[in-house]
Amino acid sequence: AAAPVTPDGETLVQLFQWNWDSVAAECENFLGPNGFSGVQVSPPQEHVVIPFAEGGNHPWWQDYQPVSYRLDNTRRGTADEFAAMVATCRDSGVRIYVDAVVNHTTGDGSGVGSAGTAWSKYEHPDLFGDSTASYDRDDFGPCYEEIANWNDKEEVQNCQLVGLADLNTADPQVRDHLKRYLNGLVDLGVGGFRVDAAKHVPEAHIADIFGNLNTVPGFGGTPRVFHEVYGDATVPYTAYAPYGEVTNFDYQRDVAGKFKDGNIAGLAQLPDYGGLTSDQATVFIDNHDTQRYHPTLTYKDGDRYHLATAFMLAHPYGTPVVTSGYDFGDNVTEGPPSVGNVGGNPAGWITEDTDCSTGAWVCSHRHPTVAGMAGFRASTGSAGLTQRATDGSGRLAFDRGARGFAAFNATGSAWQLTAATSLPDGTYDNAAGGGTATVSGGSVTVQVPANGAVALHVDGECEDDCGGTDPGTPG
Ligand code: QV4
Repeated sequence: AAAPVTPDGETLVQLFQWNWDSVAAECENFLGPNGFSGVQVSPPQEHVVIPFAEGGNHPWWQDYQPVSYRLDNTRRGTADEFAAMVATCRDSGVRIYVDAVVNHTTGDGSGVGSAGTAWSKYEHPDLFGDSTASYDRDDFGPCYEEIANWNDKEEVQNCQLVGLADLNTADPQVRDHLKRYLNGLVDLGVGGFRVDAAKHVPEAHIADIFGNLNTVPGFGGTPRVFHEVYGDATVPYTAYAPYGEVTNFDYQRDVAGKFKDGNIAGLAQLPDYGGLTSDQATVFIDNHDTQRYHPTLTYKDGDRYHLATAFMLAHPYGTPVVTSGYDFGDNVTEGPPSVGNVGGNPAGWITEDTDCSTGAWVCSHRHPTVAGMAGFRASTGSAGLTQRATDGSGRLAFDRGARGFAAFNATGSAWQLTAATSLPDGTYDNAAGGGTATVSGGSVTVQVPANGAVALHVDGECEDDCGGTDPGTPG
């Protein structure tokens, strides 16, 4: 039985490039019932359509170049399908987090966007499809050059990220257009935002845009927000912490790197990675950028990657985001699997429905090592971490108060472990794989598989269905 999800027990999943109908089905069939509380979806606004890149279909990154704020026609579906997805997910207890592109619009050139709106780099004639708002050259800048010196905060925030036309968010009217777009999403029931390229928007403008949004119907309160910031000496993560959570790439590099190296025994500590407290941080093992541009540990690494993801969900630092995308092979620009250009749709190729069984889609959140761990996080909530055991540098086990026990084995051989635990006596399902384990007299004996995990929690006590597997031998 899944516990109700509290803020401390949240797990998000980035369903990168999934179409709206597929996200809706996943909320209903898998995410809600398994204790996942949110989905980060790809940008839903009208986007440029870039011709086929070398060897692939329309690149995924065309979605990060907004042409207008119409939702009518992305390659992921129609506005009606988007609204239906938000409602279906809400009914399953799952918030939709929209990837909000507010720093910029398009790159060089001109063309026609996915919903049929003509654009050029500094001209977006109809932002909402009703002739009430537009951007022209004056709405951009004040800098019209590409960011060159990343050690100059003025430049990072006012010039162009990879040549993308930089909106002049100092202008209140530009901020009003952005708020209108975001409030339109909130009014549909969107529960939060991942703010794309937030570090490239001055903090005061972020504060105004995201601090003045409508109340979310269904969930109540204003939307939850997390800002995409690669913190460094020029723009630290903490600069954005007053305005929402902040993506913690220091955590990402440290935890992913240590799992890759099999050097995890020290990870029970709760450092304020990058200066962010647990409440301020959004954490992940990879995301759609790092898996392509700076791959430390990704789906391509198999068991170790799933082990690291399970650890992230067991360890009480930050709000975790599980990454679930598609197999792009060696082509970092490759777009998502698609059904081709249906009916001459201006969006270009239309994304196929996700099928987790074919291998084209990676579906990491459904991997046996990961699938039950959102339930573990929901059940363990705010319970603290107590270290219970290590064995060499590659093995670590800990309690989450009296609510959970988890053991991680980043070595190539099974770990025979007997450890103290505060988990009440009983027999529990292993949330990080198969099998069961029994706690008796304050102690648990388990065999933790090579590059695998055992995770037991109070809501996973098995009652009538303990048979079939010998206690103490998950597998
Ligand atoms: C090209 C040239 C430029 C030239 C420009 C204009 O390279 O030198 O100025 O043309 O002539 C694409 C291309 C890029 C191209 C640009 C403009 O890759 O070569 O510039 O478009 O046409 C995604 C992709 C980018 C892509 C962008 C827009 O990753 O490759 O750019 O979408 O389509 C920093 C930031 C951080 C950012 C990260 C990648 O601080 O905010 O880099 N991460 C987010 C998203 C990311 C997204 C963006 C920001 C932009 O997670 O996916 O970029 O919205 O760390």
